[in-house]
Amino acid sequence: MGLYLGLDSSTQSLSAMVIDTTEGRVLLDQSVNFGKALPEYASPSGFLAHEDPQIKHANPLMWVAALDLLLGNLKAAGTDFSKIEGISGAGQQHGSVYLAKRLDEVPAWDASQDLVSQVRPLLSRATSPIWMDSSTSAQCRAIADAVGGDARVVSISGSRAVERFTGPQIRAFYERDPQGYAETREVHLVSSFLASVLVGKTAPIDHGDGAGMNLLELASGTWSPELLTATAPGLAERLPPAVPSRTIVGELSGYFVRKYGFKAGTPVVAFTGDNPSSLVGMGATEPGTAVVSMGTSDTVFAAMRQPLTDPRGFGHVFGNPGGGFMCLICFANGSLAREKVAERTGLTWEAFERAILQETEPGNQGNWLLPFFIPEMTPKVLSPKVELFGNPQFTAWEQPAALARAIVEAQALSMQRHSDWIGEQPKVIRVTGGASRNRGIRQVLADVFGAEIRSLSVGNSSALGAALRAAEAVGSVPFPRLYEAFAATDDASSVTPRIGATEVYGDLRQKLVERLAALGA
Ligand code: ADP
Ligand code: XUL
Repeated sequence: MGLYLGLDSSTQSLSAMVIDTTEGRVLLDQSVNFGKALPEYASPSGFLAHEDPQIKHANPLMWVAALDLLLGNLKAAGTDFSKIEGISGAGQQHGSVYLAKRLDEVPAWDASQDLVSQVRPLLSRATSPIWMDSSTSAQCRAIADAVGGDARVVSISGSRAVERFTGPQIRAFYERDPQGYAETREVHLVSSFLASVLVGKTAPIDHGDGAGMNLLELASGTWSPELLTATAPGLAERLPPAVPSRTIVGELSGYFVRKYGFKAGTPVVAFTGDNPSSLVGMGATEPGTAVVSMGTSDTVFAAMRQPLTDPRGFGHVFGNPGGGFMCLICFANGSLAREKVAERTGLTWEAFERAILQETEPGNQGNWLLPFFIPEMTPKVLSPKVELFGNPQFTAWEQPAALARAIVEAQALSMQRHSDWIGEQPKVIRVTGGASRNRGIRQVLADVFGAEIRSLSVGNSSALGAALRAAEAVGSVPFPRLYEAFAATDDASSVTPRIGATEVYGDLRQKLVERLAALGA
C-alpha cells in the first residue's frame, strides 16, 4: 500500500496521476497539452502539419520535453515525489521512435541538462509516425503477401496488416530511407520509449502495446520471426524484448531522483498502450464490461473470453494487462471530427449538447452525415470524405443542431456496426475520454446501442490505469481491490435509452451501411 504514479502520453497531452492505495484516493491529476504548452513543436493537435493528409508524424522530443515540463510544474507546486513507491505509464499506440544508439549503451542522463538536449543526438529519425498515419497501404500488402495473405497475419498477430501499425510503418521507413534504417539501432513504441527515458536504459515492450505492431506472435508473446522477416531486414536486433505487462523494467534513473526528488531505486513497471491502460483504469480487465473511449480517437474495447478476430478485418486483439486478451476497434474520426463540426457550426460544447438533447430527435429527421474529415481506418476510407445525405433539404452547413446530431449518430452507428463481432450486445457500456463528458453524446450512444451508459467517478482512465498497474505490480494490490476504490461508476452520470429511440436506428443503420458500401469501404 502506498502512493503510485501513472503517466499517460496521449495524442494531445501528457498526464500524471498519483493515487494513494491506503486511503483509496486520487491525490493528483494534472496534464500539459502539447499544442498549448509547447508551441515550439508546431503541433496544435499533437502532430505536425503535412500536405499529404495520409502522413501524420510527431516530434518525439515534444513528448520528452513534456515529461520535464510536467514533473517540473508538479515539483514547483510542492509535490513530494519521494513518497512514490512505483511508476508506470501509457502511450498513444502504434507510434514509433527510431534511435541511432541502444539506450543500454548510452551514459546516464546528466541532471544538470534537460532531457531533450540529451535525447536529441540519439534519434536516427527526427519524427515519429503516429497512429493517425495511413500512408502505408503498399507496405501492408507486401507484408501480407510475404507470409501468404491476410489470414496468416491475423492468425499470428491478431490483426490484419494495417496502415498505422508499427510493422508496416517500419517497413515504410526502411523503403523510403534505407540509410536512416541502417543507422537505426533500436525501434521503440511511444510507451517503451518513455519507459526507457525514465529508467535511462532500454525498456522492453509490453504485450498490450506490442500486439499493435503486426510483429508479435500472440500465442507465445514473442516476436514472430516470420513477420519480422516480412517487415524489414535485421529487425530482430532492433527491437527491445517483449514482456508481460506487469514486468518491472528497471529503477528510475538518477536524473529524476536528483532533479525532482524521487526516491533512489523507485521501480518502473512496463508502460503499455493508452487503450490497454484504459481497460485497467475502467475496471474492465475481466470479460463482461464493454468500454467506449472518446479521446482524440474513438475506440470500443473489452476483455475477451476467447481471442476472436474481426471477420471484416478492422478490429484487433491486444494483450490485456490483467492477463489474457482484449479486443479493440479504433476510429480515427473521433474528437477531431466532432471539433470540426463544432467549429464550422460555431457551437460550443454546451450548445452541442443542447442541440442533441433538446433541439433534435433520434433519427435526426433523415439528416445524415458521412463523417470522414481525416482518413479513416474503420471502415477504411483513405481520402477524407464528408457528405450530407438522407434528407434532400439537408445540403448546406446551415443547420447547426442537425449537424451536431448527425455526426454523433454516424459515429455511434459505425461503432456499433464495427463492434458487432465481439459477442453479445452489451447491456451496460462504460465510457471515458474528453467527449464522454458530453451528455448529448452519451445519450446518442445509449439510444444507438440500446444500452445503459455509465461514466466512472475518476476521469482520465489511461493515467489511472497506469497508476493502478504500478500498484498491482509493485505493491501487490490485486486489481479487484483497486477497482473497488478507484473504478466505481458515477450513478448521477448514467444515461439510459429513450423509449422507442433504439428502434429508430434500425433503418438508419442499413442506410449507413449502403452508403459505406457505395464508398467501397
Ligand atoms: P486524448 O487522451 O486522446 O488526448 P482526451 O480524452 O483528453 O484526449 O479528449 C480530448 C478531447 O475531448 C478534445 O480534443 C475535445 O474535442 C473533446 N472534448 C472535451 N470536452 C468535450 C465536451 N464537453 N463535449 C465533446 N467533446 C469534448
Ligand atoms: C488504437 C489507436 C488509438 C491510439 C491513440 O489502435 O490507434 O486509439 O492509441 O489513442
